[in-house]
Order: sequence, then C-alpha cells, then structure tokens
Amino acid sequence: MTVAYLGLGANLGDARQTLKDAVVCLAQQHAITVLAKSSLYRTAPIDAGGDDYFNCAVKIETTLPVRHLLALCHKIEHQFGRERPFRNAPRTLDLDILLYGDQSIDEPDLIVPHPRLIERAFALVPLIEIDAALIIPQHGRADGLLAGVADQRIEKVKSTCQCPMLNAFATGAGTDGKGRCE
Ligand code: A4P
Ligand code: MG
Repeated sequence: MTVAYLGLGANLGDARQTLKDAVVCLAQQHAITVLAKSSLYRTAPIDAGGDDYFNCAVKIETTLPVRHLLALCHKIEHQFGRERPFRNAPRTLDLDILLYGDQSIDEPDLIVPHPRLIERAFALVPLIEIDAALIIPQHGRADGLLAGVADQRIEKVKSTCQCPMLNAFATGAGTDGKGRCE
C-alpha cells in the first residue's frame, strides 16, 4: 500500500461537478481508497488561458504501482471527455500524481513529485488543507512554499454538496471510501 496525493483540475464544462464526480470515480476503484479530499478551489489560470479553473486534491491509499496509477488517471481523464488540442489547453479534467509515497521519479513521461507542484498555489493550498505538515520530497514542508505563490489568486468554494458520502471523504468518517454519490 502506498499513500499518494492526486491533483484534480478542470475549466471546461461543469468543472465543479466534474471534480466531485471524479473523486467519486476514484473512490470506486478497487485498488484505491480515498483517505481525504480537500475543498474545491476557484483559481486563476496559471501559464494558461481560458476560464477560471476549479482545483482540489485527494489523499489516497493504493495498491497500484505508480505507472498503473498514471494509466488509471489517463483512463479516467478520457472517460470525462479530456482532449489535448495544445499544451495547457482548457480541459474537462486533469488528474496529476502530485506525490507517490516518498518516491522521487524522474523519467521522460513521469516526474514525481509533480515538477510544477511547488510553484503553484492551486496544487499546494489543497494539499496543505489535507495535511498541514506535509513534506514534499526534495523540498521540505509544503507550507514553507506558500509565500512563493502568494500572488496567485485562489479562493475556497463554499460547499453546497449535501451528500454525506462525498463530504465524509474529507474526514474519512462514515465511509469506506467506496460509496456512490447519487
Ligand atoms: N506526466 C509527467 N509527470 C506526471 C505526473 N506526476 N502526473 C506526464 C501526471 N502526468 C505526468 O500531461 C502531460 C504528460 O505529463 C502526460 O503524458 C504524463 O505522462 P497532460 O495531463 O497530458 O497535460 P497537462 O496536464 O497539461 O500537463 P501538465 O504538465 O500536468 O500540466 P500542468 O503543469 O499540470 O499545467 N491553472 C490553474 N489555475 N489550475 C490548473 O489546474 N493546470 C495547468 C496544467 C495549467 N494551469 C492551471 C492548471
Ligand atoms: Mg496533467
């Protein structure tokens, strides 16, 4: 079992609903248990155009080797209608592996910790909401990096979801992380 953190982002279609549905989809995977979910955040596009993004992060426990986890992320992105017309194009769903255990991986198609994690408020802030004392391999405490991204607009979205199963992911209470959100 490995504890990993995934970053979710979207700025096409009903982005807020997509992120909620994507978390449920992750939780329904046999090889994944969702341990915690951050709030949703509305964020200014960074190095990208288009509408504001919605972002969040999840902490998971998984039996999947990291490459299988990446393949699963791509499969779920595809299921949610992801297209890649150009780099940093607006997207229905982006699923990035931010951290995978304490591993550092540097291969052509997989870099962990995610290479731009430390310079982006939309990744750091949700992670720190989940784990205030989170350590990023090679960089130290995540909260020590916040000052460097303080100029990036990010605001927490007030939750309107009444679904106890989905909200319970935030605390792990009352769910085994496998429930369906109707
Ligand atoms: N890849 C390498 N390492 C990883 C990893 N740790 N996790 C490779 C996931 N994928 C990884 O990704 C391109 C390639 O990166 C994949 O083939 C994979 O093998 P992609 O999902 O096709 O494209 P992408 O998401 O546009 O690329 P990338 O590099 O993840 O982009 P970024 O840096 O995540 O930027 N602004 C706001 N406010 N919110 C956002 O969510 N997102 C981006 C995308 C730009 N600006 C944004 C946001
Ligand atoms: Mg991506």
